[in-house]
Amino acid sequence: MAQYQNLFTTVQATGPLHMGVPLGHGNSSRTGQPWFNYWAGKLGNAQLGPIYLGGLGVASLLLGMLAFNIIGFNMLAQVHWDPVQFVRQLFWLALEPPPPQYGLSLPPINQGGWYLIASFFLLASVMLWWARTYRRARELGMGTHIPWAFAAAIWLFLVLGLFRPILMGSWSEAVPYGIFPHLDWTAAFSLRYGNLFYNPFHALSIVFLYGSTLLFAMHGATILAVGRYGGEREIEQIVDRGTASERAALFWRWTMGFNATMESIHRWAWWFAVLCPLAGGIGILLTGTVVDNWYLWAIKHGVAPMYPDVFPAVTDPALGVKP
Ligand code: 07D
Repeated sequence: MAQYQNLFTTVQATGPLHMGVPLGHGNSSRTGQPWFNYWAGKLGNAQLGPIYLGGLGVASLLLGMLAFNIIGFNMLAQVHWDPVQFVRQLFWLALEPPPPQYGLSLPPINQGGWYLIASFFLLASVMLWWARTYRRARELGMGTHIPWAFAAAIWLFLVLGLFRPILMGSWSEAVPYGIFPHLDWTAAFSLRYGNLFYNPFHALSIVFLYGSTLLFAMHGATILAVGRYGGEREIEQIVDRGTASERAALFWRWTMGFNATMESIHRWAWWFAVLCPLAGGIGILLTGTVVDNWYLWAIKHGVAPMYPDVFPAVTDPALGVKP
């Protein structure tokens, strides 16, 4: 019995099907008849549904589907409405932002017009989904930590697609919709601005990205490792001696002299996750607006070494200035 848990066996605690707590005035009813699914129980809770849709959820889904369809139909038009070519070329197809000559004005529909319309619907959809997370958290009497963490991701999304293009004076600066095209945009962006690795906020963002995975692994492993003592039932454990909690804490105190608490580990997790897109957004906002070439910036600030004198002086190739 003590050995019932390892990495691959999950505890499927199933009670009677339930609708969740009652909701007060101004809430919609929940949708769908709940049911149990064994495979869902392998990943999380075995009960599926009901789902709370509500006005915000429905509006968000509709607008998101509209954006998705505009993007998809533009791609389909580009392969002359041939479904086979659509599938074959899907990874390479794109809905591109308007070309630079249109600046921040409204371009013709087939030269970025559809891009702006799709972006507007996508933005509205994401914002409505955010409001939905806020409302649902409040209605359940929770804190609003989840919506604010989501807002950190939306910050980066807004910087990439709205704030930076406005500061640069052109919608052409926005990211294309498409699988490889958005990756190509990312690589081109890094090259155009002198290698994003020298952008300290990109570096900081990576610190929190990798840091998050490390913390997640440490926390996940610690809780699984004390699962045999009921470690996942956190609150029952915190105050007593000899519990899973205490063993988990002692493991880290003895291996590295310091341990998080059952509460603080989740603060660490929240901040590491949130600081990844927060720092990233600052880095992107500065690129092309304040700093034109991160490599030259790094040389100027003593981060990267200057080339020895045997080479011609290094200038920003994007400026077209001959040394
Ligand atoms: C993207 C924003 C939130 C998203 C939201 C979702 C929908 C769906 C779909 C309708 C994730 C809204 C959308 C609901 C819509 C439809 C169909 C969050 C996002 C709200 N980098 N790099 C980062 C590394 C390099 C570059 C971050 C590593 C090269 C650029 C992160 C390496 C070059 C940008 C990171 C590496 C380059 C980044 C992202 C290694 C060229 C960014 C953090 C080992 C390839 C972004 C400051 C994140 C950023 C970013 C990691 C290399 C370019 C830390 C590990 C040198 C242009 N890079 N990178 O949370 O913030 O993203 O930069 O080589 O813009 Mg980088």
